[in-house]
Amino acid sequence: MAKKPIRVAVTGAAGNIGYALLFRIASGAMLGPDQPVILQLLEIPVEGPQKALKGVAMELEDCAFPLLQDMVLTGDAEVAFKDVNWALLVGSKPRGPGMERADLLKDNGRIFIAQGQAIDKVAADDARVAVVGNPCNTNVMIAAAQARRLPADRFTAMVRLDENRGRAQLAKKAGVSINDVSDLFIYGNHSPTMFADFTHAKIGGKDAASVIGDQAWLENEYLPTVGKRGAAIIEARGLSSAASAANALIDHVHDLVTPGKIHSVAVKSEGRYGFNPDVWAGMPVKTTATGFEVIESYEMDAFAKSKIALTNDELVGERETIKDLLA
Ligand code: NAX
Repeated sequence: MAKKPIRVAVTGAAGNIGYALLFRIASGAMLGPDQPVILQLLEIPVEGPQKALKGVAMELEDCAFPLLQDMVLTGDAEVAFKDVNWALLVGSKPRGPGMERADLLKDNGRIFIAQGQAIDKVAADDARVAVVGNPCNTNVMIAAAQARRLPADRFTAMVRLDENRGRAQLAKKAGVSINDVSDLFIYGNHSPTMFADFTHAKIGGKDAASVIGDQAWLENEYLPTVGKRGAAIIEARGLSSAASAANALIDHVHDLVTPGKIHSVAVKSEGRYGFNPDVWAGMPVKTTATGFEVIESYEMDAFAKSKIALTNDELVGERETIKDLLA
């Protein structure tokens, strides 16, 4: 018997990431090759984005995806999130010229208050939320603060692009296949302060730091390269990463619905790894049959602790900036 369709909401669906994401969800890459989906697509309720959204939907139709059962196109959050099982919050306001980071945090924060409220009101009881729109760790905290019905562990933010970048850079340096790099997890914020924990990573099953054999490179080149990769892509392409971000979101959700997968996810820290208990920080999780459990067993050395403290300070600072939005 055919499976019941899963309803997936995507915000900012006519944007760059949306364009690289929707076709892969509809093809089955995210939820499985036999899992029908219904896409519920939200864009801001003005003519340009709504028209662009129609165009994207026309292309989705033209792909004749067997798994795509229906589409909803809307400018109304309560329509977009109605009965959804997954809400992928991609859309947010980009930082404009001369705009202060604090203003960006607050402007985007307001979007995530409204969307958090709508999700809590109308989404399915099993709804899960993945935030990509930046600053994603803080936006997810704001959305989750609106939840009265859904528990905090249903709200995650994406650091998977950083994990994928971190694995790729280690593989390149070591001259090995990406498949040889494992146990590389991202701690903290999706920002240049993130800590790509090379101290526990493995290359071909061996300690990555000893395979690389160049501690100075790991500390002074590798970490900034991974942390600032987004800016390097903008510099090279003139546009921010979209295809790799969409791919990472496919990985994020796919691995959260695949028991046994171990991967980096930004979750409510609850004080793990020395993070402030109330911030959402990247850390390794293991997917279970019903959700995930955080892997808490990695022992951090003094260097790793100092990196975690830095990214925690930034997350606490972001929280402080938007604290009025958490009420
Ligand atoms: P685009 O500007 O191409 O698209 C964003 C879309 O969101 C636009 O179509 C806009 O109309 C829509 N939008 C804005 N406010 C909305 C609202 N309130 N409701 C519904 N739709 C709304 O940006 P894109 O390149 O797609 O990036 C989207 C977000 O992802 C940005 O915030 C970006 O910073 C963030 N990123 C996050 C990454 C991560 O790893 N967490 C990596 C990639 C990316 O930088």
